[in-house]
Amino acid sequence: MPKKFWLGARALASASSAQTAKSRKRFPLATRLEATSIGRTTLYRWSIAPKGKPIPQSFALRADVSVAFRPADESALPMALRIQRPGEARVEIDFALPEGLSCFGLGERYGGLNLRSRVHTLLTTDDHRHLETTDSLYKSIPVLYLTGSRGAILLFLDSPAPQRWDLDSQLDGHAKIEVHSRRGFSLYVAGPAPIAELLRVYTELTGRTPLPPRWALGHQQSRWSYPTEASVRQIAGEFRARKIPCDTVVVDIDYMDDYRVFSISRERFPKFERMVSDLRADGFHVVPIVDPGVKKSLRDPVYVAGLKAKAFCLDAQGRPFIGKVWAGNSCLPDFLLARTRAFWGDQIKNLLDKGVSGIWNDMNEPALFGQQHPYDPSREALPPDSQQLFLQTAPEGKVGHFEVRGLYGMQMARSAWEAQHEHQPQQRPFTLTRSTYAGGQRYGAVWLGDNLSWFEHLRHSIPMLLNMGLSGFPFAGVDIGGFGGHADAELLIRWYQLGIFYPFFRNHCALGQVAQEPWAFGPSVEKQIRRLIQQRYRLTRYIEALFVEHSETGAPLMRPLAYHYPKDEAARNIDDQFLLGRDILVAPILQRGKRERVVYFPEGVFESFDRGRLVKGPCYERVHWTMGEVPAFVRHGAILPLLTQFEHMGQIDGATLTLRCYGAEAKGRLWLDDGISDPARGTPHGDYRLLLSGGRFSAEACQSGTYVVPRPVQVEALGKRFAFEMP
Ligand code: MIG
Repeated sequence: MPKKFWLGARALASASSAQTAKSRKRFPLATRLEATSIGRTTLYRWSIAPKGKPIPQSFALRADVSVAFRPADESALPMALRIQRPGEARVEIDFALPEGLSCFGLGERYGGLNLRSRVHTLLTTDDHRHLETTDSLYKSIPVLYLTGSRGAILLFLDSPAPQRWDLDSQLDGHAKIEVHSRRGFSLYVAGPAPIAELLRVYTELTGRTPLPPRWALGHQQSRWSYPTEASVRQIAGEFRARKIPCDTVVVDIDYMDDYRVFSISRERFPKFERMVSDLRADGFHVVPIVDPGVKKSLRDPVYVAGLKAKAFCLDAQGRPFIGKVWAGNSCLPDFLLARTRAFWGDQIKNLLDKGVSGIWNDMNEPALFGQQHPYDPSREALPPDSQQLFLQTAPEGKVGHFEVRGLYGMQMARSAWEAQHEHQPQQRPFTLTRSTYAGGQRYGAVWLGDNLSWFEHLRHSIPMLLNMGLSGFPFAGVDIGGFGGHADAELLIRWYQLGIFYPFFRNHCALGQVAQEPWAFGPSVEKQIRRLIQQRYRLTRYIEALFVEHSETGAPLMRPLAYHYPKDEAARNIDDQFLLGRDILVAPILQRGKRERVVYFPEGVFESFDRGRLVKGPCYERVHWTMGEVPAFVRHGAILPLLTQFEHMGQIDGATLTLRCYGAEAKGRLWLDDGISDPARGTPHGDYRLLLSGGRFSAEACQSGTYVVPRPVQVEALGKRFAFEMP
């Protein structure tokens, strides 16, 4: 295979070189190219900085990553990149995008899986509209895969500054990245290689999501708001009375007093701690929202402690910056500072001491009322540091906020994560965040912000979550039922049909919208949704094994077909269906009024999840899904660990486990652990390789299984069912 097989690089090299030379002179740039090997893959690092400036410390890289780079030559790169600095605060990188290449990744993009033919701005923004024209959203994750039939190339541009990625918006085969920054950055390039291999390399560098606590994989019920103790207890009670599985009730901003962060409204939650412990006894976890803004009030202990710790972002005069959020005039912690994260960690500890099980981080783009769009990189040049809303303190010193804006939410989530890790060492942390940056996957889960109760947003959730997964974030979901707007029976059922496969599985709804708890639309809808949620719980062991796999290889849970069928041209850009792990093909109804859809089946034999129907791919087939049916097929060759029904993760050991084999020859994995102890400190576990071959079923313990299997398991293979003793 010729090395630069898809580059069309020559056209690029001849373009406007005179201009380049001129701008290079006016705004000199220092670059250095190096390479390293990770597994079989060569990873290139291009350090790019205004002449004389250092490359700032990366927050994306794992703290313990150790790769030694050696000098490399440009001619070794898999693609031609032209780098120039046409402005004092701007670097541009041009490359060719030949016909037929798809673009995946870039974190949270509103739109389809293939990002080609648009400009994508990376600037963390609270834009709650999510319309066709939406560009910037909450996250900034500058990792892209250029994907063709002969493999993919990875580009990772490690800068939290505003960026615009023009992926052939002029439809002339030309791409350009603009970085709006006065600081240096590293651009990583690898490939061509399979996407799975590149994701392994990328997550080797930036880290992976540690195993979540098992309860956090269950159903979570949220609402803005359950505003009183009684309403929270009532919601939890409904789930148990109706036998709808649920593990978590989330409390939104109304649990606080006057929206002051880390306060509790004793008027509405007089016995908050008691409420939490009663719910725990009933198998529920409580997760409270935490916003970054700290009310500027000398009567507020958090503000006083923050002042004392010198924890806040500063204005150009050196005074704490003040912006407006829910609590009114507020200061923003500068989470880039270790002392701020420690101060914040103390506050988090106080909240944990009230019995809550995790932390939900919101508003951390950061969102400020009246300043939601503080900078438009499509029209403005980057203002001087002193005019970037406020200043932050990076390891290299003071810097304008926009330069490091991408890190705000990520470092806030880090603070919540590290506090849990430190103060509850016996447990796996759970944090959820709205804003984040590359590497933020190390700090837990994300959701995609304020969607609407629209079929269009149901449909878009698939490509959006697929791109998040390819960008290193497996533990993601969207608000089931839609956040804004009014859900109805059909939408809610369809959303659960898909939502049971979201790694992060939460129903959430905004203030003033019709209720959308599973029972909100009457008994027959409730019955369907109950059954769907039960199916999610049946799959718990499968989902846990996928998280283990992620922690080993970086593989996402939700995967585009292209991930496992890279040579299948028909599968390349499919984004209205996906694979959950290797074995489950999910293809739900995504339009109102539809009862059936066309499903693409790649090579192989697939069997409908609710059993019965067999399809042999590759082919397109019309499939009818009833309301309440699981809209998925299982690949023949798989062994799924399926559980019998239970209502919360605390009951999992009482459920019977069936190892169901699909087809005559099959393989699977079974991972068993206590679901809570921290793998970083050693989780006792059993890890089994399951095999059906030549009519014989076997299970082999991969490592000395230190976790005791609670009960004998069942095996279903070749039309028979029998009891099986795990080794
Ligand atoms: O300004 O806390 O995306 O999930 O319910 C709105 C209230 C603030 C935005 C979050 C949403 C949450 C809401 N928050």
